[in-house]
Parts: sequence; C-alpha cells; structure tokens
Amino acid sequence: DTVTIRRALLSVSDKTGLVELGQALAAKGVELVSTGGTAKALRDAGLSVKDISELTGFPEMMDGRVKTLHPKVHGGLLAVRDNAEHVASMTEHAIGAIDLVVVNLYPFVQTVARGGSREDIIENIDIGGPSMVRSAAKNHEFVAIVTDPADYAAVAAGETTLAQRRKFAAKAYALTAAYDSAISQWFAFADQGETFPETLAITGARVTELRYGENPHQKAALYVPNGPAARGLAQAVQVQGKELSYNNYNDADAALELVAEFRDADPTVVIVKHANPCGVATAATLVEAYEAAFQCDSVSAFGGIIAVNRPLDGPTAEAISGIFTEVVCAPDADDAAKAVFAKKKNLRLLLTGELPDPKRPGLKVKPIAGGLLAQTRDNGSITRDDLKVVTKRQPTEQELTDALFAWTVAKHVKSNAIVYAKDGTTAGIGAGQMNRRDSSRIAAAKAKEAAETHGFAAPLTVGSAVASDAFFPFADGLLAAVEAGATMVIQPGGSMRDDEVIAAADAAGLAMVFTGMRHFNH
Ligand code: 93A
Repeated sequence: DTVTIRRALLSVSDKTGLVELGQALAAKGVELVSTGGTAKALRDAGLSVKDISELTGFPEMMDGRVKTLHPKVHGGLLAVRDNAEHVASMTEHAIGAIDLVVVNLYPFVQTVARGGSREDIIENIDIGGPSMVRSAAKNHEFVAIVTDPADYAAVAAGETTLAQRRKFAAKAYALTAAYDSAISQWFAFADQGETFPETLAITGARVTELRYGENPHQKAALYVPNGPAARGLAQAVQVQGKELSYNNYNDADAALELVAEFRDADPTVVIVKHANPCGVATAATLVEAYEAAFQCDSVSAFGGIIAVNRPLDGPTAEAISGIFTEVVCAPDADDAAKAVFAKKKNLRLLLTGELPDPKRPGLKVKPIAGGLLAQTRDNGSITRDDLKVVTKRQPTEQELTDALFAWTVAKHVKSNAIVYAKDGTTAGIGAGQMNRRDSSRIAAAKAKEAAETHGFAAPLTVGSAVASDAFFPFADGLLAAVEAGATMVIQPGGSMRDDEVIAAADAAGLAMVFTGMRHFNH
C-alpha cells in the first residue's frame, strides 16, 4: 500500500512551506515538476525543477488560464497503474506517472473579501488547480493529493500509505466543494444580487469539533461558511478559559447580536441565559450597567453569558467575578480586566473587535426535516420618527427613551416577548411563552422578585415602558402590563382588535405607540 514518490507536481498560489517541502523531496530523489511561479520559487532556492511546459509540450498560455490542463498531466494522474490498457496508453503517448500533487488554489475568497474588481474576481477562479485536485483524489489508490501546507510534513519522507492517501482525498474533495460553493455564492448573491438563488450552495470550513452538542449525546462542530469573509462570534479570539461548548457559542451569539444593537450607545451590558437576555442595562459606566443588568434577574444571571459594548475594564471584570459566569464577550479588554479574569481559570473571555453591524444583510438558514428554510436576517429597526402615538396621552421623553430601549431588547427575546424597561434598565423580561399574557405576567413576577431580593422601594415595572414583539391580540396582555404599573406601551399594532387595546390603554391613562414592525424570534 505504500507508494514511493518518484515524480511530484507542485503548483501553489500560497507558497508557505513550499521550499522546505521541495528540498525534502529532492533529497529523496523525487523529480519536481511545477508551474511558472512555483517553479521560480523552487529554482530561487537552488532546486532543479522541470517546467510544466516541458512536460506538456505546450507553453503556459492565455494569461495562465491553460497551464496544466493537458493529457500528459491528467493521464499521469488518472492512469490505473496495474491496468494493462492504461499502462499501454501511457507508453503510447509518453505519459509519465505522477505520484504526488501539491496544489493550493487561486485565492478566490480572499479576492472577494479585499474588494477586488469583477475582472479580478473572475480571473481568480482556479480551473486547472481543482481539476488536478479531483483527478489525483480519484486515483488516490496510487496518487497522493496534498492541499494544505499543514500536510507537507506527512509526505516529506518521499512515500505515502493508502490510509494517508484516502484521508488526503476526502480533504481534497471537501476543498473543491467548498471552493465551488464560494464561487456559486458570489455569482448568486454579490454578482447577481439574488437573495434566494435557485440552488443554494452553503459549505464551510470546520474550525473546531466541539465536545458535544446541545446535549452530551449529540456531536457538534463549528464551521465558518465560505464566501465573502464575515465577522462575528465565530471570528472572536478566545483569550482565556475552558473550551467553548455548543451552548456557549449559541448563547454568546445571542448576547453579541443584542449588544451590537447598542454599538453607538452609552456603556451597555447584556446578560443571556439559554439564548434569552435576562438582564440588559445602559448606564454612565460599564460597571454600573453590569450591576443594573444583574439586578434584573440575578437568579438567572448565575452561569450566564455576558456581552458588553465597550472594552472591558477592571471594575466591571471584578463585579462580573462576583458570581459564576460562563462567557464574557467584549470588543476588547484592558490589562486590569485581563488580570482579574486570569484568576478565574474556567471563565471564557472572547474578544470580538468592533461589534458587528446589526443592519448588515444576511441569510438565516434553518434545517427542517427533509428541507431547509431560508430567510433574510432580521436587520429591521425603527427610529422615533417611525412611532405612531395611538392614545389620547402623549408619551414623555423618558417614556419614549425607555420604550425604544425595551423594544430593542424585545427584538432579541424569543417570542412571545414582553420586556419592561425603566431608566435604561430592563425591569422584567418574559420570553418564549405560548401566549402574550403569560409572558407579560412572568416578566412582572420577575420584577417583583428582583425588588424583594435587592430591596427596591417598588418593582421597576412601576412607571416603566413595556415592549411587545408582536401586537396584543386582546386587551388582556396590555391589562397585565397595567397591573404591573407600566405607563407606556410600544408594540407593532395591526391587530383586528387594536381599537379594544387602544381603548384599554386610554382607560388606564397609558401612552402607547405603534412601530409598524414586528420582531418574532423563535
Ligand atoms: O488558470 S488556471 O485555472 N489554469 C491552469 O491550467 C492551472 N494549473 C494550475 N490555474 C492553474 N493552476 C493554479 O496556478 C494552481 O492551482 C495554483 O494555485 C497556481 C500556481 O501558479 P504558479 O505556480 O504560476 O504560481
């Protein structure tokens, strides 16, 4: 099963590790054949190399579009060495066997990411490279295909085993599949502006295997999708702490997406549990924001995932260290904060750099049995100008500010979502209930508990603004908010019974605005 490498074809855009590999192979007496740039790099290092044009009898032509697309190359890769007819064809056409192919492809994704011109992008679609990768991988019985500098060491000794070649083949086809999917995505989304192309090619590169999935009996891994480089949680740098779990990623993503809504706001802290915020606050300093967010639901905050919109500082890190926290996600952290966390070995600190843009476009894909649901991501937002006052009473400035804050949080709470807020702090959050009245009651009950725990004069729902992610179908949900002491309501409106709901608000002396936008999130 072991193949001794006699001839190797090297053709790489990324020349990392190339010379070292060339030297190792040459030392084993391997003949090196290369395309233009690769041959030059090897020659510059003093190695002797055969040009691909010498092998094919054709010059590299058409701006390099045709270099290796030739029967002398593909015959040498695809011939079954113990098939008499194949061997006869090789002899007849003077085709020499190639035992090792080292290829990495034109940097298509990188060209898109750096904003290359259309012409530049098209020129960076590699044709000959993937063809060789696929030919060599098909004939893995005899040929080794190496597509990753990390695998160079494995072939440097000049021979390969069948087990190795099978692994390389699997990796090679994953590469060509991912490469073509990135090209397909670019044509559909970027070049033609299609949101839902007729065929959807989504593949990604595995970043890491996770210890397990949502539950220990499930397996899990993290992938980064191909295509124009995105920036978000998956790109965050882990500074310290235990390995991130599947649930950590899921929760931290929810926390990061919510705090990103407050990119340009005062210091803001989000605490998430089971992908729902359980406390969000904006204050003059980050540590004050943390204290306020924590007090909203200190029971749920235990073992929480925290995201902040400012570089993490020492006092905030100190306050966070007061209880067990799973993950802290920040744009950056100063030395004092890092020093505080260094004592908490398990706590995972993730640095994201600039927070993602909540208004960015994107596609959300969710598998269902036998299919995939795709939708554009919820990047909708409203401003004060979009609000329509529907009650007799006009809201005060403070009520409006609290209402918009509650509304922004509600967008990130699983439906049915009810969020009470006062003075830039969530007072109570009701999530994921099957009816809106229950979410309203749960949120109010949490506020009551918080008041008892932390010795507030009254629950923060008293005098608060309440947000509902979708319209109140009946007056009962709104009446539950009145009971909790809310004085202001923000909701999309649009129910058949809006009149009933407005009348109930008027009767209770509430101010209510309609947003005209709904934020279901399941
Ligand atoms: O333009 S191509 O699609 N046509 C080819 O025949 C071909 N053969 C190899 N690109 C081709 N390659 C690619 O050239 C390889 O995949 C590699 O990325 C690159 C190496 O070129 P050089 O050795 O000149 O730097």
